[in-house]
Amino acid sequence: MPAASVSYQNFTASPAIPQIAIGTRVTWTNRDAATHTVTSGANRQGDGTFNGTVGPGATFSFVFGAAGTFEYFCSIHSTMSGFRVVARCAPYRRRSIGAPKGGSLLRGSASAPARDGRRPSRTGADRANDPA
Ligand SMILES: [Cu+2]
Repeated sequence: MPAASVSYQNFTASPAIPQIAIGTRVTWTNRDAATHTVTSGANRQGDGTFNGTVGPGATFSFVFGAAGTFEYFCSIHSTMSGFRVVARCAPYRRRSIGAPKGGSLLRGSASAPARDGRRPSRTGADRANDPA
């Protein structure tokens, strides 16, 4: 199972907006001397998706099984709000964005012929040169 980590330190979350793949287990570790909570919801209103209390040095984990942007906050400290976890589909899709332009996968998909045989951009001269 893929995993990601978030630290509560100096009364903030780091990284503030983790980008994760669906199915990732995120573990929060409290590195402050104060107790915090990891409470899902926008505008400091808990929505019940997850809610953990982490004392100093403690951890809380949650597995994100669906895509979405999940805002969370600490219900004890009013300044600790608006943190996010963004869950997206599988990580290989993100890596493919950075592939070289001449990559075989990109070239293959760009030059694939239309399956229905219609080629609207071709002229009569093109068709006359067809070997068949
Ligand atoms: Cu807190």
